[in-house]
Amino acid sequence: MSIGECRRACFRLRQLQLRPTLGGLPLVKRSTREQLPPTRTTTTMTTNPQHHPSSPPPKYAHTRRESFHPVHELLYWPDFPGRGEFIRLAFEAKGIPYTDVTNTEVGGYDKLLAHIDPKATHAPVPSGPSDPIAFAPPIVRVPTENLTISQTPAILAYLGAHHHFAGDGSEAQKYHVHSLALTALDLNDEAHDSHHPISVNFYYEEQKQEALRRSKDFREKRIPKFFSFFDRVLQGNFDKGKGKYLVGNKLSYADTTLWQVLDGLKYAFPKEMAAREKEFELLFGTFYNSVKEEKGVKLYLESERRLPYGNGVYRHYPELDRQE
Ligand SMILES: N[C@@H](CCC(=O)N[C@@H](CS)C(=O)NCC(=O)O)C(=O)O
Repeated sequence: MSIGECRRACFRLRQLQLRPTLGGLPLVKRSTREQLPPTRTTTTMTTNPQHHPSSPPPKYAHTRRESFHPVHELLYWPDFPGRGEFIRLAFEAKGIPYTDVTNTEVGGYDKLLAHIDPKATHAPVPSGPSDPIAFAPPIVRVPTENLTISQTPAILAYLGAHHHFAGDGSEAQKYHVHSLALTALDLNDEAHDSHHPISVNFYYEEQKQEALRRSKDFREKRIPKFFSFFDRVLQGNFDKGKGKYLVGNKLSYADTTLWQVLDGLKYAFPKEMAAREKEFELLFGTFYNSVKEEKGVKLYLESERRLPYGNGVYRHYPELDRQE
């Protein structure tokens, strides 16, 4: 059995152990998944030639950069990209060492649950002082800095500031990058609400009528409004960004965040997006394709670390897509 086949078999096995989801939140039988071998190794450096899918999860990256950067731990629901993907893309684009805890560590899922336990006031960790609790994942821990951050934009702002991923370092670009990332995340939330317009606590089938109405409005009114905005931002920054970057002349977390939303929408609404791509030439012809080709991003997208879309924010329900 090849590594790829083995991984796919493991993935299917793990999928079988996931109960149905509510609003994209997997409810996992912990006792069974804890017995499973990790299907993916700890990701530390995407460019590390030593990295091999069958090697045990290393605690730290064996690269030169490891001596300069602490290892970051990502805590997110396993097996689908979800909001964790905004963080993974930032890590991968910048070559920041990280561990995707629930996807690679035995006991990783318990670690996530400890941080979002609805009765807890603190999250116990095996060594050192306990962590603050979080309302929901994604969560990033930087153990060597005694730091725990939740909320996607807060995590991105931290990574942006510490890894030169928020423009040229000026206040103006830092806040511009953050505003654009927040706008992309607004679009992400609306994409989620197109299939769960009433509540994350109901199954899609229980709110399908409302979803049909909501997604029609989302496709016809909201998508073009957001796309027009981002296309104009790219035009406004064309002198420096050449259509490849939203802010200045280099990649920022606003770019990777928007890219992930566009990619998710292409999966969820293929017909709608095929039509919209022709309307927003700069956004799709230039920006989408060039972010995909950025070195760290490209390596990541080609790797097995990139999880397939499933029951997360981006779901493909043909009835919610454009019909003609
Ligand atoms: N605004 C938060 C939203 C976090 C969030 O909604 N996380 C989802 C998974 S993507 C979740 O587990 N939510 C649980 C809940 O809302 O009860 C962020 O951007 O991080």
